[in-house]
Amino acid sequence: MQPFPNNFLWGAATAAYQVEGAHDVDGKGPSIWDIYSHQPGTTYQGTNGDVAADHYHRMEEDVALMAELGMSSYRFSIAWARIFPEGRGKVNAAGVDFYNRLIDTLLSYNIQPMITLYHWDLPQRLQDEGGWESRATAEAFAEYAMTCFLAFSDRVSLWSTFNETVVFIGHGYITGLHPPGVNSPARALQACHHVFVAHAKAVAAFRQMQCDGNIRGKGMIGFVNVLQPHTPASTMSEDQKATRIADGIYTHWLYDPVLKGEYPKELLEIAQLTLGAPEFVKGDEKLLKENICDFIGLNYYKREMVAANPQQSTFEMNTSGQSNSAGEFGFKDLFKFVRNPEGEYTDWDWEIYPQGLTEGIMQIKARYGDIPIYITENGLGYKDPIIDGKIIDDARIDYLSRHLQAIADAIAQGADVRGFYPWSFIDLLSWLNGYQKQYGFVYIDRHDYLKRKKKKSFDWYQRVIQSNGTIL
Ligand code: BGP
Repeated sequence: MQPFPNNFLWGAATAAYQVEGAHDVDGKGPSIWDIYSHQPGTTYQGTNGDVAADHYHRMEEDVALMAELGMSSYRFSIAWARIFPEGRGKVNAAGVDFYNRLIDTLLSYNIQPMITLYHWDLPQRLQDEGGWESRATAEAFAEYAMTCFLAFSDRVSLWSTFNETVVFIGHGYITGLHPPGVNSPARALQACHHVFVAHAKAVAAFRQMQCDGNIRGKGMIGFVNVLQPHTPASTMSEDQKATRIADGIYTHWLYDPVLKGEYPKELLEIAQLTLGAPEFVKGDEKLLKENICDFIGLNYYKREMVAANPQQSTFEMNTSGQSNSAGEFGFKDLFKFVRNPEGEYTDWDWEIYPQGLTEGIMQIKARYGDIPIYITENGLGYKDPIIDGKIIDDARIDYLSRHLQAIADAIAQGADVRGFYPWSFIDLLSWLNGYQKQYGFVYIDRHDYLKRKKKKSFDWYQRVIQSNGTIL
C-alpha cells in the first residue's frame, strides 16, 4: 500500500500578518497586530509585520516558487482589514483585487487555495468596539465571511473560519501576551464563545450559499485547532487525572463545539458556576448544533507531559466555588506541564515527538468519528545555518520527514488525512519571536532586499511531492 492517497494535497501554509507586509497600503485598515506590535515591549526586539516577507508586492514571484516546489495546495489567510478597513460596512476593492490575483495566479499553476478567514488580525476598529468580547464582532465576522464566499468561492473550495482559538484567546485574554493583552479567564471564555458563534454563523451562510448554487460544487468549510496530545508524567492516578483535565480544557473545550455542536457538559457547568462564563443567548445551542464542520484542520508542533499540581490537585475543589482565576481557562492550577526528562526539544523548548501526531490524529478519530482531516501546520522553528551561502536546514528535513511518517502511520490505521501544509512556505514573522525563528522552505535575506533563496529542505520537499511521499 502506498503511504499517501493519490489525491493527497501537498501544501504549505502562511498567514496574512506574518507574510504580507504592506500594512497600510491600498486602503487597508489597521489590525490589532499593527497597533499592538508598535507598542514598546510587546514583541521580540520590537519586530512587527509592517514589511514581513513583502509577499503583498512579491506575490507572483512567491507563487512561481510554490509551483517549482510542486505544491498542489497553498494555505493562506485573508487580512480582514484589507477587505473591510473598518471591520464591516464599506468593502475595499483593492483588497479584494489582491486576493483575486493571488487565487488566479495559484490556479494558473494548478495550486488549490485553502483560505483561512481569521488568523488573528482583527480590524482595530472592531477591537475598539469590544473585540471578541462583543457579540457584534460575531455578526461582523459573518458579514466578512459572506463577502469572501461571494467574491472567491467560485474558485476556492477549501475554507476554514478560524485558526487556533486556544492561542489567540488564551494569549489575548489570559496570559495577556497577544492583543488585547487582557488577563481574565471569565472574559476569555466569553470571547471564545463569540468565536464559536461567529464560526457557526459563517458555516450557516456557507451552506445557504451552497444550496443557492453560489459555491463551487465540492466546497468544504472547517475549523483549525492546535493538536496538542497530553501524556501523563507518571503512572500515578493524580497525573492521569490531571491529564484528563488538560484534555478537557485544551482539546474537548475547543473541538466539541465545532465537531459535536456542544460544549463538554461537565466543564461547562464548572465554568459557568465558578467563572460565570460563557453566557449564552437564546438560540446559541441550536446554532452550534446545526453547523458542524465538514473537516478539521490540525496544527501539530508538540505534545505536553502533564502532572498534577500538588498545590491544588482535585478537579472537584473548583465545583465548591473556590476562586481559581489565576489559571488558563480558570483551571490551570489543577495541573502543570512538565519537561520530559528523556525528551528531544527545539531551541524554543518545544518537545519534538512525531509519534504524538499519530496519537493525536487517532484520538480525534476516536472522539469525533471519520471526519476528514488536513494537517494545516507542522514545522520546526530553528535558526538555520548558512554554510558557504547555502541554507543547510537538515534539522528541518529530519523533523518533517519523521512527522510525515507519523501521518502515514495514522492513514495506515484508518484516519482520513487528506493533505499536509507544513509551516511555513517561506520565512516569515513569528508573532512573539521576530524573524530569528525560521520555519520556511524559502529563506529571505533581510540584509539584501528580502531576496528569496531556496533552502536544502526545498529540494527535499520537492522530491517528497514528486514521489507522493514514497521516498520517505
Ligand atoms: C501557530 C500559528 C502560526 C505560527 C506557528 C509557529 O500557533 O498558527 O501562525 O506562528 O504557530 O509559532 P511561533 O511563530 O510562535 O513559533
